[in-house]
Amino acid sequence: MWKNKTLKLLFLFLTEIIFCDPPDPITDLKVVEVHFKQAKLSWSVPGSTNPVAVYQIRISTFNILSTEQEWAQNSSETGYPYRVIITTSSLPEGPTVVYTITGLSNGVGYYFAVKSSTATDANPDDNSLWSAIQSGSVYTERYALPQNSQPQQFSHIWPVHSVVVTSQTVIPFDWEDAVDTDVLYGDSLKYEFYWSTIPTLQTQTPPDLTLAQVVSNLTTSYVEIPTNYFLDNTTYYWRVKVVDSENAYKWSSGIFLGREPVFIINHTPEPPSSFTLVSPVNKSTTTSLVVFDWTDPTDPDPQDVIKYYLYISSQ
Ligand SMILES: [Ca+2]
Ligand SMILES: [Ca+2]
Ligand SMILES: [Ca+2]
Ligand SMILES: [Ca+2]
Repeated sequence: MWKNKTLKLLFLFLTEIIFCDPPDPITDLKVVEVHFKQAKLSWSVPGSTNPVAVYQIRISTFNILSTEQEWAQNSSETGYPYRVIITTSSLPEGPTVVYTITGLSNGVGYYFAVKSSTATDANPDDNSLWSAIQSGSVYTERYALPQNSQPQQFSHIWPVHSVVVTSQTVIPFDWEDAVDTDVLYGDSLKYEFYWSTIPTLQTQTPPDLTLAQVVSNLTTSYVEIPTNYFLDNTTYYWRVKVVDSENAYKWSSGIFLGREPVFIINHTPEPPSSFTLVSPVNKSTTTSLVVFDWTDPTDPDPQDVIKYYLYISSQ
């Protein structure tokens, strides 16, 4: 009886030891990709008596995490969960674990450390349940500096190159989609559309916007403006500014050959001015060549072409 009880206690004790036996330290944590507000980490599944059930990542913005003390006193910054708990059931199986930390700030450096435990509900601060930290002062592989990149330049599609716009309802302005490599990782772009009769809007970067009109917060690379916003027989210039979610921006190319953002409005067709006949004069007599001549009229419509019809009659 006494023997049985002792054996049972010993068994329970051993079970407890095996159960609590934390996995080996993870020694190959590294940052494999850094993007807009995020970093992808990878490490190998450590050896352990029982299967690893949970990982704990800690993050610091000011200190390398390579000792147990540093692990315990990680970043004191608030506003971001500097402890991330991941259960292995939420990860794909394999010898390597890959996990992306999102919600980071661009322009801030982050140090990472990871531990594992065999107990899913392990208290994050109970060191006896967690593997030891990866020691050593070489931390460059466990460091990430997410950054925002500027949108790239783009050009105009229509109306460009001094085309005459005759629409009487709306003018459809179209330009290329701006490229920003961060968009894949959560960045977003908005456009500001400007127009003016001042040529420097086209030729200068950044342009002088003093007399320009603007439509902001466009999420498409296209906008329609009613024709009655524009004066007839007038040359206009337009430019577009693309702004990302971190306020980095780029102006559209104002001097891209063949796509200069210049157009001329002719929403109201007008006749040529009156003109007078010069030759032959009334009741004149000629014996040789008859020369017909008249004054040159003007036409207010930009780039309009004047044709003449000459009528002759004996009646
Ligand atoms: Ca960006
Ligand atoms: Ca477009
Ligand atoms: Ca006109
Ligand atoms: Ca005309």
